[in-house]
Amino acid sequence: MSSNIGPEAEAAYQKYLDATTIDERINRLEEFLSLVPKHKATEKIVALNKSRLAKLRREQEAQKIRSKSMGKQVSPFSIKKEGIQLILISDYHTPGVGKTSILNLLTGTAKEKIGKFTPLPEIGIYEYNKVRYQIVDMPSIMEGAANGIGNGKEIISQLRACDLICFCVDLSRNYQEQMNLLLNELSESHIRINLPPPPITIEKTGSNKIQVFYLTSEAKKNNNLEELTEKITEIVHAGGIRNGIVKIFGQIELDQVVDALNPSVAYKKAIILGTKGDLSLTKNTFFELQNYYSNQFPLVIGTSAIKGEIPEDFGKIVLTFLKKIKIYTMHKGVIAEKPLILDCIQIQPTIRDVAIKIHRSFYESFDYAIVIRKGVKQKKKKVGLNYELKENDIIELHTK
Ligand SMILES: Nc1nc2c(ncn2[C@@H]2O[C@H](COP(=O)(O)OP(=O)(O)O)[C@@H](O)[C@H]2O)c(=O)[nH]1
Ligand SMILES: [Mg+2]
Repeated sequence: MSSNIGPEAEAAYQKYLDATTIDERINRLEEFLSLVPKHKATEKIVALNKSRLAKLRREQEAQKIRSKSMGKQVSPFSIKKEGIQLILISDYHTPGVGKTSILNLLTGTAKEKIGKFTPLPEIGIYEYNKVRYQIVDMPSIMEGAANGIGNGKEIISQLRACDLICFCVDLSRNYQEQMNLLLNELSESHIRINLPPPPITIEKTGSNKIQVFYLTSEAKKNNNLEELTEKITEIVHAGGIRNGIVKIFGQIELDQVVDALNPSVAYKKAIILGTKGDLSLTKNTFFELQNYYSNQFPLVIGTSAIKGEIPEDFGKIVLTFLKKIKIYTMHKGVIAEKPLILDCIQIQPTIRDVAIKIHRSFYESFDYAIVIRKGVKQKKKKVGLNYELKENDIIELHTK
């Protein structure tokens, strides 16, 4: 591949070559084509790959027809993630809580569906500071959803993969009733809200016993480690594991051991969106709601779709809440238009994370990076893999 197409396009091409399924190859090739600069020197590469893409699409079509005839269909509730995925949920009520109105307010889509019963998810893209957020407006959750009422299982299973669950609560109704229903159904479906994943890993091994290791001083802070080990071993055994290594990284509760053995348990971040904030008395309700759930929900946002009210920097608020930062890559002095999103959950992300995120080959043949940090004075620095990054850093990777 010619080297004047830029590192991101090159990396995308590499990912295309590495892709194993038709769908993935199509996505990668589309990504590549969107990244490659269009001019005379790249004309042939672009045409060649457009043709490859067309061929892949034909193959995909053929595959779809085949799988349909075999009765295998993708669930209409299954949504392919694009960017940062936010899912709007609410209880079932007439008139509706205002999910579709919020979707429309943020993304401009689905206007005609407001005030109507929407049995299937509606999707739109909201962009803030060039970061893309996929907003999914889910059908309402009914009582008994965890047991399958109203497509509850399909709806809730989508929540497991999203980045943020938005509990939509109608501020003109009883907020506790709405929250209780949602919290119950999610809890029954083993979705844990705004809790950190337990500090434990359990691996099956070939050895003939269960071994428990306490790997941090925090983990060892217990009056009777021997007794704790016995209890953990028993729970793990009861969970069907006879041979395994249990690693503990912090203070652990026995319930968390049970959770760690259950693959359907998911730890999700969530916020509350109060709706219809223009109606009378909703200001008071908003403050009560915020206060009542302040332990479990540190972020509660009031909105009014009718008045067009939602924080102007909603995207930034979400990114901060999810502890993610955005940085920009640069190639030959040209800064990429789209930022790259990095997790900043326990430790500050480094150049290594950027290299791996773009493509492993950048990490493997890494030489050095240039970081430009805007501040009081613009600073330009030559750095290595361990250099810690901050929001809006500009990074140029150099390989050997
Ligand atoms: N007063 C007021 N009514 C709203 C607001 N948002 C939605 N509604 C109304 O509430 C009803 C349900 O809205 P919709 O977005 O379809 O709710 P959904 O069923 O949760 O998707 C419609 O009649 C909307 O016009 C709002 O911010 N203020
Ligand atoms: Mg709706």
